[in-house]
Amino acid sequence: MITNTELEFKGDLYPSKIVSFEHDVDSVFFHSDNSVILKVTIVRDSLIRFRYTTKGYFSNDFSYAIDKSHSHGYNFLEITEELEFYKIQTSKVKCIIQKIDMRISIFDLNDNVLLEDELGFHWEESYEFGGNIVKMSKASKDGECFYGLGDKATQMNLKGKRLENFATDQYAFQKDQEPLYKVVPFYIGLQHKQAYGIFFDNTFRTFFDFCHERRNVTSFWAEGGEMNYYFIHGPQMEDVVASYTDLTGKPELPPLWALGYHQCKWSYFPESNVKEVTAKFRELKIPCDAIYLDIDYMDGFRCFTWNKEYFPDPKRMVAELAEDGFKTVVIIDPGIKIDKEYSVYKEALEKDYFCKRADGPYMKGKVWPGECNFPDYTNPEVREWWAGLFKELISDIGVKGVWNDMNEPAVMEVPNKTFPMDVRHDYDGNPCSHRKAHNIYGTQMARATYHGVKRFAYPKRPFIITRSAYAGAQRYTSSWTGDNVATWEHLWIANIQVQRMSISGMGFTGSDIGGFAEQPSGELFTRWIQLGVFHPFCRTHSSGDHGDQEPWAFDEEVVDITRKFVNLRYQLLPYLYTMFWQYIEEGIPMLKPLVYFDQADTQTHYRNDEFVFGNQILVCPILEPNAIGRRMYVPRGQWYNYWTNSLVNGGKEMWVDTKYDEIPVFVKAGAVIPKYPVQQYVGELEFDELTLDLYYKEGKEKSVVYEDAQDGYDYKKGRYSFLTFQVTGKELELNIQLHKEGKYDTPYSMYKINLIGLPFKIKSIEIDNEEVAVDIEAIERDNYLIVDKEFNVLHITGK
Ligand code: MIG
Repeated sequence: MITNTELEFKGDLYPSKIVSFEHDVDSVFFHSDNSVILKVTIVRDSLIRFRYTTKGYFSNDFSYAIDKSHSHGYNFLEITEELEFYKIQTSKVKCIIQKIDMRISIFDLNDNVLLEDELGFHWEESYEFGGNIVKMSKASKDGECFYGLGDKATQMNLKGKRLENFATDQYAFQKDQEPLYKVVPFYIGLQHKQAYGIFFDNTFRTFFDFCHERRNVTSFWAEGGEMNYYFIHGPQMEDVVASYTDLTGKPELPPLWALGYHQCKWSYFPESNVKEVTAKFRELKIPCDAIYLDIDYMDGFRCFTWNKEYFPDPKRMVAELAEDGFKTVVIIDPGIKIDKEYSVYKEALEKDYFCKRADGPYMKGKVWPGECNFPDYTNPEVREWWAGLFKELISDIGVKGVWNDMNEPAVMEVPNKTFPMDVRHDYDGNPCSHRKAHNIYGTQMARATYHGVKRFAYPKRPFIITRSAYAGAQRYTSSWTGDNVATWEHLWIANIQVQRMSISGMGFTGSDIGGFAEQPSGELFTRWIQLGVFHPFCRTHSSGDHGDQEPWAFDEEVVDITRKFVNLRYQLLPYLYTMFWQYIEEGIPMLKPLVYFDQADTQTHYRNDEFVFGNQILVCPILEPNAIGRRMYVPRGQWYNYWTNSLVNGGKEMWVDTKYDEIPVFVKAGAVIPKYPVQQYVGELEFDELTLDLYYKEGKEKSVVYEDAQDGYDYKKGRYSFLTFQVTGKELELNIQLHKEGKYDTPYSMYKINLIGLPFKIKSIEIDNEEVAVDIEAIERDNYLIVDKEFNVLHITGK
């Protein structure tokens, strides 16, 4: 089997000259003399799809990644034929296709080259499997940078790397180790401060080479399937990421509790142990919203069963936990134990739902329950059946979330750690082998799980988390980065992985805080929590082999710092929820690597550690022991140190002092940061005011706040509240304009506005053009002001 195809191989074949072309609505077909057809589809002015076949005809067009509701339609399209090439022009780009060899170049409308074929499309026939190994190479200029590709445990900028996409259970993976659990064949190129994206939608094992093999060549190839990729024009990285996210889809809002802190271990059992853990959180006043049950809650690892000795009455336990504010999340694996007495097994067998080998027998593999068969989640009927299995867990027992593990799929005690490649899959009516279905298997499992949990959780929202995923999985599920290790290097890896997932369309992600394998020191755990509270998904998890990893397993200082940071996360819930809203509405990544935040500043192109949480909070983790601060790059603009409120001018690298109970956190000048009071779990408290931390800026800054009922689907009917604060600061003035949208009336009636960095003494305060009689002295002393939430313009004049 070919595992690491060389880019240039003497048996490579190339398209010959173009002999004809046709134009059909949004697509143009180019036919070569040697039966290659290139189909160029103009999805949008800035989004063009290139699809090749070497057979003289195209197979059924089917993709699991593409969201059927993605936007399409263009404003302008002109196709012209010249002596040596064809030209396709939209309102954003020009695409030149050479007649002699089908090579493509893409330009912006000012004739700047955006991307150019080097060898372009070429292929190698596969005698063993049939079809082709399909290859593409693009010219790359010096200075070009590359980002994206999902969960890669390597530098943000992928320049100089070769990466492999093949979903793999990679226990205790290392820095630079390849491949990992997820497959997102999407990258962003940045050249001359212009960004573009490539999404190679091919579920076979794929490779990407970013100027590793040859200095000025970027290439990507797959072990089978079609050369089928999308070119996404920027020029801003945010345009690229938003288009890609629109193309592959966005999730619905999670219930707000899913953005709280979660606690997990392999495994909490029996019931008394679960209760001890949850009680301790309440006793120590460390907020927590979810408790996880790992595989030991089941009877002999049979999915959808309970070990009655450990959990005699799951329904009662789940209800009692719920009363205390804990949502129960349970693990469900794909392997179904071969056991004639086990109803799930019996039913799947009767209905013929398990994956089969090429010659007929069911695919058999060892996982936790012993010998198992595996449902073919690429069959829609199997997914429907699987969804139905969640009825008891969700409707009857009251479980609130489901955790899908081992879905790479992982198989134990075999050299390739997964299914044999001859295993057959339905692939939604496009039957194929595991070579094609492997990378998508986990996503289809999570999709089936999502539909089940959603059905039975209704009218509440579902929560799903998966380990393996392919591009587009974000429509159904959140994810975690798999079995990491309790080392400082892994803290660095986690920071990069979650940022990278964020710009790869799959932002609802987090790492196992503290590390899954081995035992963190109290200091490492602390530093990890301090980063983890700024990750969209925030869960402590460990293998449990090396001791406990609850905050209190370390010393009291660790407990205090954990509380301080988890409290901060709970205060920032409305800010985090707003980030999520912008992600699902506009495809804006929740975490922004510095290069995404300011691509025009070349200083950001090789940064790894610093990122912007949401739009206005800059975070930089401490990644070393015994730190009393660190050097970091503060991007251009003015920033307030969150801990000291002192103002710094960015655009430079600087030393930032920190203590053990701090990491560098900065807030963008002009920002209005919404905060809730600290709650032990989402919805614990009713409160009458929303806190707004307002960071004065001379100039303008816009901030937004999204809120709704925190669960349920009323928001889809317009029952949400979307606030826009336009802050304008002048020498002796501060003006806050508030604009409201949506039909949700938030339960509080006031805003408590913390005035941070106000450079003047207050002379008067006007609300909606009327001076109000307030105790200015008290405001000056406390630096805050309480106003009715119904205002439109708040004007502060200074003296
Ligand atoms: O073979 O369910 O990544 O989070 O605790 C190990 C037990 C199986 C791997 C997951 C981990 C989980 C563990 N699982």
